[in-house]
Amino acid sequence: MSFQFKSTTSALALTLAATLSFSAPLKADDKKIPNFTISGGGHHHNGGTRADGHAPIGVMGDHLHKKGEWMFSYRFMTMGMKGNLIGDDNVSPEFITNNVQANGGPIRVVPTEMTMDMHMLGAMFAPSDTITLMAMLPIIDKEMDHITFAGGNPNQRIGGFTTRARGIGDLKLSGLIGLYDNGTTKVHFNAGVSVPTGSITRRDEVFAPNGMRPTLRLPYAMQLGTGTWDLLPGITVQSRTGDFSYGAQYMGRFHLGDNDEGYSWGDKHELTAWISYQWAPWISTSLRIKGMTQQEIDGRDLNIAAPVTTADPDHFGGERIDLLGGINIAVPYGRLKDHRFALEVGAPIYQNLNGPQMETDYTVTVGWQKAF
Ligand SMILES: [Cu+2]
Repeated sequence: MSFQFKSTTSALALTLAATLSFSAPLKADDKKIPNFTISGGGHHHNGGTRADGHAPIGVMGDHLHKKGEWMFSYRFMTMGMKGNLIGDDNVSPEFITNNVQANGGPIRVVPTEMTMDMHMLGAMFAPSDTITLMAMLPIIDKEMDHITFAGGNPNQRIGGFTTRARGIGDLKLSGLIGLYDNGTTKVHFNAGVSVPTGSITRRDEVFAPNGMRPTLRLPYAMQLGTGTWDLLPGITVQSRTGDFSYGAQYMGRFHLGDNDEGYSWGDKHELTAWISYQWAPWISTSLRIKGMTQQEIDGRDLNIAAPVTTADPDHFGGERIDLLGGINIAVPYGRLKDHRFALEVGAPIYQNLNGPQMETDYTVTVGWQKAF
């Protein structure tokens, strides 16, 4: 298996195309001619310096590296949620307090908005051409806004409050194992494990239906980790034709046993497919579709017992389909040569949730990557 271009002709063609594209913006007296070493040198990615050599930035574990190569990455991901769904129907806070229960009791607190910011630090290292090791650590910041209703009256709003949880999430360790590569089409297996480094016992002050402000353990959605060791198996397929490249990835998340607080998150399946077009070797744009399905939470944390929708393990999971648009840039020359920058923005086109549950509004991922 080799990640070099087998065909000298195609390497030459690509080099020529790259040189032509990048010569234009250079001044006549600029002696720095972009130096594209498509194969060899060991400093280049699988896929050369093509921007579309990497999948859209929201896809993890999409590429292997050549033997001895390192890569470091940083992603900032933000996700906004607003309003509540039961199935695919929008429901108001009053509908929820009048018609829905949490853990068999009344609901008097309804979340209305949530943002989750995540700083994702990543490192990759390839001990061989067919195995790339990857570690990713998220630093998470979650905020949730709520409306509180009077204990005795499901129609009387008495105020609102915001809870927040910040800290590291679950460390993800993966091995990417190359299964097939003919220079154009590549297939690899993703073998990952999620280590329960994120807290599941975060607390914050709430505004209760009796007007008090106790500090309670936050509901499941506000915790930073799953509390369980999770298996993350997946498979990634990629190919290209001319200026188009495309790929697909399946990723699963299987929770092993219950965590220390007596529950486990529902198993999750994600399937995504994308197509990228390279306008020039240094820039590509992408369109991606992503579908996911997740079970509800199994078991229950008895310390999470407030009269809020998010305290009920049955109000988790469901199905969602997102449409995402992205841009990848591989800087062709200058001080930032071979640094990669990317952006991907998405929004759901379909949600069917085990509700009432907050509805996803948008997702944004920006990232930086550099191989050595
Ligand atoms: Cu990498």
